[in-house]
Amino acid sequence: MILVGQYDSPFVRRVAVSLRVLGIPYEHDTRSVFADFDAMRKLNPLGRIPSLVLDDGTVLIDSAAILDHLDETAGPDRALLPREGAARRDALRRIALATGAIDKAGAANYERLIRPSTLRWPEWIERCRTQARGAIEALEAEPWPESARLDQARITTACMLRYVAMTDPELLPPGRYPALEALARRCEARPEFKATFPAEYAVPRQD
Ligand SMILES: N[C@@H](CCC(=O)N[C@@H](CS)C(=O)NCC(=O)O)C(=O)O
Repeated sequence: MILVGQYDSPFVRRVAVSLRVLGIPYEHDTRSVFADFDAMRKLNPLGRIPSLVLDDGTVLIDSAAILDHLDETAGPDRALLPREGAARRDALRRIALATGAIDKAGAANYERLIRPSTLRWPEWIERCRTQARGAIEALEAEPWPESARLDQARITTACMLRYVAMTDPELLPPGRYPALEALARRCEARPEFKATFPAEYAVPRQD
């Protein structure tokens, strides 16, 4: 199977980390969602990443749908999202906060970095950053015991933290979120995270 998209996308990275944690081999198509837009649109009509091309040619789009497929393939005992009940609801809440923070920090990033400076709307950027900050604060208030198994809530939250640290570090002042800093340190020390570490954010910047 082929994972399409670069690791500076936290949505791509959470799929890559999950594939590795589950021991599912994959090839990596590193074409850019910006520079190779037309090719990306052939795979996903939305022109977004990640996509996962299965061995029979089926193309899965959207990280949540891809992760659902991976969990089904892994089976209930190894799945990264708890199967049911309070544990599942809790994980889904954390994942919603983490993916929401990515969406909002990402929207602010696109405004700040891609939109020409004369067309930027500072109030909107600040609104998006406030929403991302709210999600990060809520995640900091959750318990993240060191002994807990690496699940999808932890993977997605750690990918979100790296993305925000890389693109908008002012949202993560050192020492402000000790529980999340510890979670990120534990995750980034693992081989699945090291192998997918995005050194820099590769969007085409405007003025
Ligand atoms: N809900 C989607 C979001 C994917 C997404 O926003 N991908 C970004 C990269 S982080 C993208 O493709 N951006 C290009 C664009 O939207 O034009 C998912 O979970 O896969």
